[in-house]
Amino acid sequence: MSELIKQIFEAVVDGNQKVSEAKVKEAIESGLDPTTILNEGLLAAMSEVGKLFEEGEFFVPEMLVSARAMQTGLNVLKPLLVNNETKGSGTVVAGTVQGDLHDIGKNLVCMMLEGAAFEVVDLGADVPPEKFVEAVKSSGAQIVAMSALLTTTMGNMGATIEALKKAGLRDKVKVMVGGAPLSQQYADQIGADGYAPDANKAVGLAKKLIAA
Ligand code: B1M
Repeated sequence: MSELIKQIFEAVVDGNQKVSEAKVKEAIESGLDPTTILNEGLLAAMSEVGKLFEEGEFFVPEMLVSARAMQTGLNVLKPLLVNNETKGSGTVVAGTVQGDLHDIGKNLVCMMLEGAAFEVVDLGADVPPEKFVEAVKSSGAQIVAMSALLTTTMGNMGATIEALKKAGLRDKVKVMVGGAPLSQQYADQIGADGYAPDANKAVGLAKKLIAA
């Protein structure tokens, strides 16, 4: 691992926004591959934070400051990660499901979708089923993209699919899901149209769902 990637990793684990921002800029200027900066620096650091939380070394406040440092670094990286194709791929209503405040993965997915010319209506985190339904109605979206990071909230994806059915919208939209506790099997179980394990694959899946 290069010294700069190591410094980015440490800045995120330490929750140091200023260093995270400065080191990501430095890494870009030094010609490091943006995907390497993302995967080996920012994302690897968040995995380490999760591990430290599990081991009882980190608590919620530490996780929160690390998440902010990660998001700061991600914002610097954004222009290099997205292709900036012109709009026209379709409209996606995206959000993290009700009860769940984890939004970094969802933000990454939205960022990549925008870069692939999708119009994204980002509803944020802790989104109740009714809000997804309203957004589909008002935007005419072709895709609903839901993220969940907690085993206790992933059930709200199924609840949102049920709400779409009740509103008579299920046949009009494709539903895609993702997030660390998810799997293809779970997606099938709740009647989603697709599952993607990461943000890059989410773009491929969205294109496939639109084409279908
Ligand atoms: Co929390 N948290 N957290 N947390 N947190 C996890 C998820 C946890 C695994 C940590 C652990 O125990 N190791 C654990 C969940 C355990 C479980 O459910 N089995 C956990 C817990 C327990 C909690 C609290 C309950 C803690 C507490 O209060 N006691 C609490 C819950 C709050 C709530 O939501 N109601 C909580 C709170 C928080 C913070 C708010 C402090 C903060 C979130 C800040 C924020 O997001 N703005 C936080 C963080 C940062 C984490 C970890 C450390 C990192 C998550 C992250 O951002 N990862 C996490 C541990 C871990 O993941 N190892 C943990 C980076 C992100 C890019 O990955 O979101 O997985 P991810 O996205 C990936 C893929 O999953 C995929 O693409 C991305 C990569 O390209 N993807 C999609 C995601 N969504 C997709 C949608 C798609 C397709 C792909 O299509 C639609």
